[in-house]
Order: sequence, then structure tokens, then C-alpha cells
Amino acid sequence: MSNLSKKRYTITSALPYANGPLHIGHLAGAYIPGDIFARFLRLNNKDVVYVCGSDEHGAAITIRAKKEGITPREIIDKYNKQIKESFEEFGVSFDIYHRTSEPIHHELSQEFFLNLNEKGEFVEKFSEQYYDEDFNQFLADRYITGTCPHCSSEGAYGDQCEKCGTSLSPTDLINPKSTLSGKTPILKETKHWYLPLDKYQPWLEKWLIEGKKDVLKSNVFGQCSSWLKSGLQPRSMTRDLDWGVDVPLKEAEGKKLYVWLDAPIGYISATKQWAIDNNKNWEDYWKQQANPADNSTLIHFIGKDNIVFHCITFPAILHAHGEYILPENIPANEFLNLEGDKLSTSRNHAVWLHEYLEEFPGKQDELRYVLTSILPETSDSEFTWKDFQARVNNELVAILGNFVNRVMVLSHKYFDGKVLMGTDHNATDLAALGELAKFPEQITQSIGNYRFREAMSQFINAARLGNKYLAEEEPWKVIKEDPERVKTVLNVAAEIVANLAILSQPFLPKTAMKLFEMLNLAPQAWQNAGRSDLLSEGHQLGAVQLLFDKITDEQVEAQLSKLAEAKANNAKVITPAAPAKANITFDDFVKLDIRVGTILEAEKVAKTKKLLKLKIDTGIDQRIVVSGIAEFFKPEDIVGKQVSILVNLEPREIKGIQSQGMILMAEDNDGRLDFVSPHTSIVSGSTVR
Ligand code: B3M
Ligand code: ZN
Repeated sequence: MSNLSKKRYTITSALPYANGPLHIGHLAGAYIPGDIFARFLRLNNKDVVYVCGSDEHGAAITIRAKKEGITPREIIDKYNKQIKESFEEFGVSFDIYHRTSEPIHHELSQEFFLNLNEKGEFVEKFSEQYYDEDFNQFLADRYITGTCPHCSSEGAYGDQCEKCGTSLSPTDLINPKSTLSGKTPILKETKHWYLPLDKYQPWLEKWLIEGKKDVLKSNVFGQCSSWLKSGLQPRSMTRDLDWGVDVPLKEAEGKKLYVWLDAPIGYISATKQWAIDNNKNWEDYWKQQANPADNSTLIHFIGKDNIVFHCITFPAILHAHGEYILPENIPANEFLNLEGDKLSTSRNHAVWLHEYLEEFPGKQDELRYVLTSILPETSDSEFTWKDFQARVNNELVAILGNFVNRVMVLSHKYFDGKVLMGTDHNATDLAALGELAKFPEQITQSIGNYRFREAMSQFINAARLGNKYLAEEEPWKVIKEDPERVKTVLNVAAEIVANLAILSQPFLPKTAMKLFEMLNLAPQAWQNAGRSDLLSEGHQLGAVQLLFDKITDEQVEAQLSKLAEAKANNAKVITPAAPAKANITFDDFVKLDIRVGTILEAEKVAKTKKLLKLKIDTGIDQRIVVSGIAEFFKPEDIVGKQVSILVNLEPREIKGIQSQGMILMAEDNDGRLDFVSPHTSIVSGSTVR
């Protein structure tokens, strides 16, 4: 599939919206795969630029700003910083982490828009769009919610239903509501610039469907084919918004570029900035070269929700512009689930990277390892803390860590940390070294085909080989009768460690560094992997370092209870209110005689948990009411309190007590009760209507 024979690569990972922290799903979707790929190519001496940055426009930002009660600028500054730090901590090796709020990006996006506009590529259309009259503004897709026309679930957005995944237009929504005022928006005429995707359909079919059938991953190809099959529609490239890149036309004052026009251009503006900072020519990485063989190879790493924009919209824009290269591949991942449930920012069902870093300091590679092992490459996959623990303890600790540790400790113990050569390699040694030599090519194949899970398991198999070799040769036993043989065994083992150091570099950057330090060896290029003469005779090894330690049951339990707590909090917040009951007439209503009463006495009803016996002054009389509120109120706290009481309810006997009427209580989703009371003191017997 992928061609690793090119000399220049332009690698991108999706630009995260700077509207919240990152979680493990982000890492597993677009960043770990992109980083492994970029690191691998650099190790192979390719000319690589790996770019990313914050996506700082669009309703994603303004909605978040509104929620937090701060400005969009404050939101993007806050989350850009946090996200950038998380990436650095996890060793995601972008050559630049840029921002779409930078002037260089605004300029380039506007240049794209003007270029296409001058060529007459856009179709200008007047259309009716939802407008919030209270807020005097057109409503972006995300500012409108309503019922999904496909699955009937509530709370679908104007651009997508998150329940069933269908992409929508705001006017598709049933019973639309503005999220600004909560009111039903009106339709108002506005002008927008549309990219005629229908016009590019034949070209896309040729370039994407015919040309990339054998190149794209099947999940990506499947989505693209079905999009094209259902027929592409023109898509508006401008928005009535007050946050984003200005549409650079006089007649479009107040309008902004659609975020999905400017965001992918962010890859290019990031490269431009990097080129300025590093004395490079950005066009080498983005423009078509005189000799097509010199074109850079463009690869987009994304999650599956971004496929259409990277496979259809952005290529159409690049194609319409004319001077740019097109993506070679778009290896999108599916989604990662967590403990049996979808990852969710709004429900706080997630493992947040900034929290992981605090709770598992120094264990970045552990998470990289586990996520790489379970990447949702062909279908959704699942992260569980038990599995995390098992993989760290049984693989990183028990196989890789254990092997390296034994080699280091024994070498120091027997030979002062020197790599020596005793007797000649015997058949077992040669077999082990022969096996070892096969891994680089296997891993190369896997990475070249975007099969990072497979590559990761090949890597750990290389460590397994070392572990097995050592367990069979038992140098700790042989040392007594044949120290010369032990020199050779530890020499072979040290060569395996050196190979592991090289092979680990694309996957586990911190571990790779430690391994090279322990070996007292400079980091090596990929081409040296497979060799068994990396350490010369007499080479002095460095000090022993601990690579990994075990994840404890307590750590797992703490994480699980954190998720359970989030779920509990969440149930409180999001359980929707019960639907309204059937209508009644006013005559029905006036049959209820509700009064303000004052609690004169209160006591627990014996042998019950929930009941209080109350004596109430209703203004009409003093009467006894039994009420199920004992879990929420102590008798002594409510004497004197004014409440609403339904006085003409048929008396009932409860636990042998005649209860005359009913106290009105408000009940929330968790069953918590509170009185419906007058705001100020009011005479008992006042009517409630
Ligand atoms: N910010 C959407 C997302 O974070 C968007 C990606 C842009 S990539 C150019 O899923
Ligand atoms: Zn739906």
C-alpha cells in the first residue's frame, strides 16, 4: 500500500479544536499513528515535516466560550497551551504545533478563498437560514438543536446527530431551537459561497475511487464510496459568524470562512511557519514540482469523523486551486471506546491526558504502548483499565523490562558492565541472532501499511525472543563452570537489547532513550537494526535504569471509581425531564384546592424510614398529614415552615394514621425532595393557583 521509497513526506495529524483537553481517544485516533509514522520515516533518513496545531475557529470554540463565560480568545489560549503540553509530554514529535488564529494562517486561507473565487469556482447562493431574533444573529449549525429526522432522538445538532451519526442540515431538524435564546429561530435570507462538490464528483471518482482503491484502508474507502454513491452536494464555504477568518470580500462583511475550509489549510500555514523558522522552502512540501517524482508524499492521519473533509472537501479545494499536491493516503482510525461505553467529553467519560500525566507520572510510554496495541485501525476498539494493567505488567514489565534488566544486571555483576566475547557463537546464538535480524523488515512492512498494532506486537516479540534466549541459556547457572560461555551469551543478549533500542524508537521514545543510555550507545538509524555487531568487544555499558514498574490493583480501582463517579454526577445533570402529561381543562385544574399551610409540629412515624407525621395549620383548620419526607428533613428543622398543601384530597390511612391532604413536593431526577414554599411569609390558608 504505502510507498516508503519516496524521499520527502508531508505528514499531518488532525488539528484538535482548542476547546477542551485531549483524551486517549484523540491519541489513539490521529496522533499516535502519525507520530509512529513520522518517527519511523525520520529514522530512515527521509525528509519529513510533521505538522499539527490548534483549530481555533468555528462554533466549537464560541460555544465553549459561552459555556465557560469567557471570550473565544481566552478559550483558545487556554486549551492551545494545555493541548500543546500534552502532546509534548507524550512525545508526539510534531515539527511544529501551530495555531489557526495566527495571521499567517488567516492570510493563506483568504488567499485560497480569493484564488477559487477569482477562478469562478464558487457558486453564490441566497438561502434562508435560521436567525435568532433575540440575539440578532444567524445561527451556526451547532447553535441549533432539535429532533433528529432519522432516529428521532432529541438534541441533534444542525450539522449532525450524535446519536445516529447522520450528517444534517439545520433545516432537517424537527422542532429546531436556538441554543442562544432557547427559542424557535426564524428563517432569514443570507448569501453564501458554495463549493460545488457535485461538479468535482467525476474527478473525485477517478482520483479517489478508481485511483485509490488499493491504497486506502477499507474503512476509509467504504465511507468515501458511499458518500460518492449518494451524490455530492454543493457545500457552503462561508458562515454568518463573528469568530473566524474574515471572508476577504467587501460584499461579505461580517461573514467568516467555514471552519472546514480554513482548518485543513492550517496544515499548509503550519508548514509555512515551520519553513520560516527553519530556513526551508514550504513549497517543497506542498506544491507540485516540475518533475512529479519530486513531489512530497502527503499523508493525513485523522479519526473517522473527519474522513469526508480530508478525502473529499479538502482534496477538491486543493484540486481547484491547482498548484498543490493531493494526499497520497488518509489512514483514518475508527473510534476507541472506554470500559464498554463511547468516550464522551460532555459526559466526562474519558481518560484525560493531563490527568493521566498527573496520576501516572513518567508513564507516557506505558500508555503509548497500550494504545498502540489496541488502536482502532479497522474497527472500533476498547480501552479498559484491567487490560491496561495486564499489558503493562505482563508485556512491558515481564518481557521487555525483565529481559533488559537481567542483561544489564548480569553484565555488571560478572564483567563490570563490559561487553566481552568468549567462545564462538554456537548454533543457538546464531539462530537467535538470525531471528532477530528479521524483525526490522517485518516492522517496516507493518508500518508502511499503517498496521501499527501489528508493528507493536512484532516489537514485543523481539523482546520475547531475548527473554527466551536468556531463560534457555541460564547464564546465572553457567557462570560457575563456564564463564567464557557467559561472556558470549551476555554479548548476544546485549546485541538484542541494542536492537530493541533501535526498534523501540518509533513507538516508545522515552524507553528508547533510556535503552541507549543504558547501552552507552548513540541513537541509531533504522538501517542498523538487525545487525549483531552494534557493540564492539570491550564496550562499556552504562548504569542500570528501571524501565517499567507494575500497575497496581489500587491504581486500577482508583481509575474505575473515578469513571463511576463521573457517571453518577452525569446522571444527575443530564437525565432529561419527564415528558409533559396529557392536557387538562381549566375546570380540571380548579378542582384542586391548594393552600399555603404552616407546619406546627413534626415527628417521625415509628418503625418507618420515610414518613413524618405533620400537624399543619391550613388556615381552615389544623390537621394531620403523613408525608414521605423523613429522608430529607429532620422534624426539628421544619417546624414553622410554610408549605403548599392540597387540602381537598380524600383522607387516607397511612400506618394507622388518618392523613388529611397532601404536602406538595418538588422531586428531582435522583428522587431528592424539596418543599414548594412561598417566597415570603404569607398568611396560612392563602390559595395557590
Ligand atoms: N478540528 C475536528 C476535530 O477535532 C477538527 C479537525 C480539523 S483537521 C483539519 O475532530
Ligand atoms: Zn439521529
